[in-house]
Amino acid sequence: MRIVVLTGGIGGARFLLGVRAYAREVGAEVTAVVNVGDDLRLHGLRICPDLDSVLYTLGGGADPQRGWGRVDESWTVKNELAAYGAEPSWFGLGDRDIATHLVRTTMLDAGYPLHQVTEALATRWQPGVRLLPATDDRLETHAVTDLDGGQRAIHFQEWWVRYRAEIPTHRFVFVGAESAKPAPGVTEAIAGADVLLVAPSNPVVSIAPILAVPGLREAVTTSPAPVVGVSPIIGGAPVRGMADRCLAVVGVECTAGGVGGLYGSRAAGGLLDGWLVAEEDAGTLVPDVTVRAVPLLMTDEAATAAMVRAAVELT
Ligand code: GDP
Ligand code: FO1
Ligand code: CA
Repeated sequence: MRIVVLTGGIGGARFLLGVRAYAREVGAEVTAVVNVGDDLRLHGLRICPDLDSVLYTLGGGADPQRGWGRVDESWTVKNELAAYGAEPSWFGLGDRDIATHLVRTTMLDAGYPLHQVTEALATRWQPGVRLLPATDDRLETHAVTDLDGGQRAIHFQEWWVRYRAEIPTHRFVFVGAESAKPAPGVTEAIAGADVLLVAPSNPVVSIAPILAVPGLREAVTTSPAPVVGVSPIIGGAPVRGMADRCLAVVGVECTAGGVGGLYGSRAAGGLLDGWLVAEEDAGTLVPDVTVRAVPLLMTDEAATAAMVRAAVELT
């Protein structure tokens, strides 16, 4: 069996731990198509937060509390940059993490595309699943906000890390999306999948930028395989992160039904055949989508693998 997962960073990475465990049980192959909309260049370095969250989590090197960055991290470079007054000071790069960005940026500057760079980084981390960036091309999520008395588009990281998503926001734009192409292997993996899973990732700033790559949404909606999503919203709130504020920006209710409706049924031109919601949200209805309620807290690998089994068996 071939499983393809559309995924963001922290929530998606934890889900992939369960996908990998389930895949080992049943002898399946896993490909993860990862969001690059959070990516940015800072201090000359290319940073890919969602790819790194997935690499570090699956490779056993992630910080379990923060969810992003490396465990046993130190911050000497960050403190030295601050001593120079180097901006931006609101985004912190850890020393161990910086090594990843140095290797990545050197390879990118030498002309290697992001999917090859990711494959090279994965030889160290051995994530046990194939990791593909949604695109090799520049695609950045920006938030259109009210700042300094006018509308200003700022990078997603500035919106989230600097302003904690607490400024008036009109919409998100995926800069570069219209001319981006799916990374090599992405549409092929989707077309060859036996099941497509949408991780319990942020629908607005993790899954939507993946689907904004021309051809990628079509690859999913026309795939012969069932498409099953897992709700990141439990009992009307995200488990962590900023999905509530992102959903408010796009005018969608922060509920399992709201997100299911945002994705929509494949029968009606949307994404989903199945939608897994938490037991708290039993009774959620999404027109033309098979909805099932199961425990959805990713407390450990076994609980997460059980979620994955339920998702695979839903359709
Ligand atoms: P990010 O890119 O680092 O923001 O991570 P993702 O977009 O992949 O995932 C973020 C989402 O994961 C948030 O909206 C959370 O609600 C969701 N999430 C985190 N932990 C859990 C969990 O245990 N169960 C479920 N169902 N969702 C979770
Ligand atoms: N999140 C923060 O809240 N503050 C930071 O300084 C910060 C730095 C950072 C560096 C590398 C990286 O891969 C992630 C980092 N994050 C930081 C997390 C990141 O902002 C977001 O949680 C994700 O982009 C959302 O997926
Ligand atoms: Ca993300």
